[in-house]
Amino acid sequence: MSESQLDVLRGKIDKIDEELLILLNKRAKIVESIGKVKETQSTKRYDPVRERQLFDRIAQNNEGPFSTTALQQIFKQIFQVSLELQKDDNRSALLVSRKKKPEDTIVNINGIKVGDGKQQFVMGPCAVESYDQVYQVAEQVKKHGIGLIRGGAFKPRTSPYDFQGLGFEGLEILRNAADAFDLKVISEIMTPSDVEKALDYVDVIQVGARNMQNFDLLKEVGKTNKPVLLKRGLAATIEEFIYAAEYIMSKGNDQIILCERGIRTYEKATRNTLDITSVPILKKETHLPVAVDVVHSTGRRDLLLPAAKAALAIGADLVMAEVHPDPAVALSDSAQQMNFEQFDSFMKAINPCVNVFN
Ligand SMILES: [Mn+2]
Repeated sequence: MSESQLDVLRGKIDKIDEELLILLNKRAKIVESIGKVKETQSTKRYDPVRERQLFDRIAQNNEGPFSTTALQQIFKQIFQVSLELQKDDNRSALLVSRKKKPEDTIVNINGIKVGDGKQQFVMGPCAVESYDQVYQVAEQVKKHGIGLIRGGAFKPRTSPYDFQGLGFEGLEILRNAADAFDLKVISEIMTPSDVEKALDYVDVIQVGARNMQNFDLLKEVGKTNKPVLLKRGLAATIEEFIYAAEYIMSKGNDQIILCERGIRTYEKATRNTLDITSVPILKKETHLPVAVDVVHSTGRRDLLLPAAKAALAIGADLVMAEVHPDPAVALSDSAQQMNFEQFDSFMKAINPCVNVFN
């Protein structure tokens, strides 16, 4: 075969490829229209009956040289990307999505900005136990130039016989201790009907991992204008996490911080597995700031510092850890809270890592 003959044949292939390209996109446009019709009828997008009919037609009409199986595989691929096209469409419509709003959302916690490019910390005891305890921690938090304090007043514990928190009395303690040092308060609320009352005490409502899909709670906090720290469920996919945030934003509240706190895997060396790459994924898919909780993800005091370094390096906007005057006697999470000395060395080691990679 001469060079020119080869060129002619290649030219023909190129022509067919161009036609295929046009046809595939033409098909995709129709698929999109079908998706819109189905959306109004709320029918399922995936239609195995139509797929089977096409496969049968391929089998009947195929004259080769491709085998029927090979052609069916090609069409299977076309179906697959078409389905994803519809899904993508759906995701780009989400209010939390980066496609909907390209610029970063900055969460303003009464003057403290999360997501504006400066990496921050939130520290505090696992649970509010007494005024004296929180006051001591607040003093240390302030000393390190941190503006946010955390503390659990409503504790969703695995066992009903474990310490359940001091409730509203705990919130009041936290508020008063925080005010003594001009700190902003983050605390978890578990019950939708408690949200309104909690607004008087907290600057950020935390929705805990176990409540990530408590849809009534999500809607309730969505109706407020308080910033929300939404923790990822312990067995939630990133997609489910994003949809949970959408529940909040769909009610009008866009002040949401997403918080990666580890997911359940087969690994037992840590309490959960810190899904560190969820941070850049969430920042890419959504316009919301992302926090990393290094306490509950690792469950190990010796891993707090390396996990916090990783979180800052990968682009987290906020790092959460726990501090207690005497962790050994803490009513919860005694294995991973830092005492003041450990907190000092933690901050000394982590401060040089702030905003190094961005
Ligand atoms: Mn804790």
